Amino acid sequence: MKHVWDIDPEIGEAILKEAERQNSKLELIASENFVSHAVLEAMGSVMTNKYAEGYPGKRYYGGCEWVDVAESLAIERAKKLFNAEHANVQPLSGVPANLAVYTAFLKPGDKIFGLALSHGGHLSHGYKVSITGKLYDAFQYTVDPDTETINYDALRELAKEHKPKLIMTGASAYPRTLHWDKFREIADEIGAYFVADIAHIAGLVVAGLHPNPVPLADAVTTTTHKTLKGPRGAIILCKEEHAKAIDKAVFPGLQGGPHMHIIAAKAVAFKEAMTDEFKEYQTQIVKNAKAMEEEFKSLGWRLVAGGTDTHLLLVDVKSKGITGKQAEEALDRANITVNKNTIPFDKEKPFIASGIRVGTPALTTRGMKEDEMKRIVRLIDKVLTNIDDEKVYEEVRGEVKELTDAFPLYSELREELKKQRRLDA
Ligand code: DSN
Repeated sequence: MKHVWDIDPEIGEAILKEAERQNSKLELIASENFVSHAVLEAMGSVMTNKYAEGYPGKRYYGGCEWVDVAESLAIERAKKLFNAEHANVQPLSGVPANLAVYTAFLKPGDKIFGLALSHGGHLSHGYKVSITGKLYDAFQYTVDPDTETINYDALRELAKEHKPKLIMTGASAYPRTLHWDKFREIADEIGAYFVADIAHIAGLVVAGLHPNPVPLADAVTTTTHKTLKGPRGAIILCKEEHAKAIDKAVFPGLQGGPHMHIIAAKAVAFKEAMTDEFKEYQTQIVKNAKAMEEEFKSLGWRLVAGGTDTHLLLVDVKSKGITGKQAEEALDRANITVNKNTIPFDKEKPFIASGIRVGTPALTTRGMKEDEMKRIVRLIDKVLTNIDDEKVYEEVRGEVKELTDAFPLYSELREELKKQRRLDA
């Protein structure tokens, strides 16, 4: 059997180096995670070869009996995990999933509400440069300037004034609990659809650590690769009454052949998510974020919305005189990976930003707990308060190595890749 190395050593080398990078750095990007070998295997399987336009039992191609098994399992497991009446597991990723929901419920030009990107929302919630902001008449609501959380009374007033046909909820940089019942009430008052994008918090929802919008919302979207720890992709959950419209919007509306290898990997990840171990893992994600919150506060850092209820924190680094971009770059030099992020009412542009977003899912997957989180916050503080001190970077890189060596990632896989490289040489 020929490996990537035998055919394409440049890509072989890039894959090995990426595995080594993931192992040797502290990954704090809130939307990233490390999948299991089982999920990797399913993604790298022969299911990639199959065209299967349509849905299980109703395909436009022959030979679909085994991909039907994979997709049916993914659907049944997704429904069970989220207590959903219907699941579509074909969306390629978060933006296509959201676009499919809009396509199912709206006509171009219809008004939608979405949380502004700079207040924690997402491009696909109607941001002006996204197709979702061009196809629809998008109004972007913001968080409250004092609490930096959603003010549901203010949102109700805005909704009554603007009368959107659909209220998009959910976020990519919102550290607090979202109150789905209040969104539902507001949507009902104006006769709008209520849609929740739970991409970031899906794992917490499965574990009962964040309220589940599925019983209340008309449709719920989520990517599968964040807290859910599955392959890169997305799903849509909805009530039976919307099943036909959602399925039609995904295929043939927006997509052709589904990515069956990814759907198989989604099924595997959903099976993993049904275990007690997954619940414990999600519980630890939240405990770890809380430990980081405590340590950041004790070191005098301002946290957006005063802290976190979830897997992520937004640190206002501008309050200590540096930009998000400077902080991201400095931490990168110390082998700590975060992303710069705008904070509510940010005066900086998104590419500069006043904050950094810090999340615990990936490091929790490595087995790190509260003590390690507190130590990492002290390292972040050390770098960001000594941004011009070369000696500090060296010291912190040494401490990062101690941590990453103590919690190795993909050891066997890295060994296997190195063995294949030697065979190739
Ligand atoms: N890009 C993702 C994130 O980092 O949150 C959202 O799609």
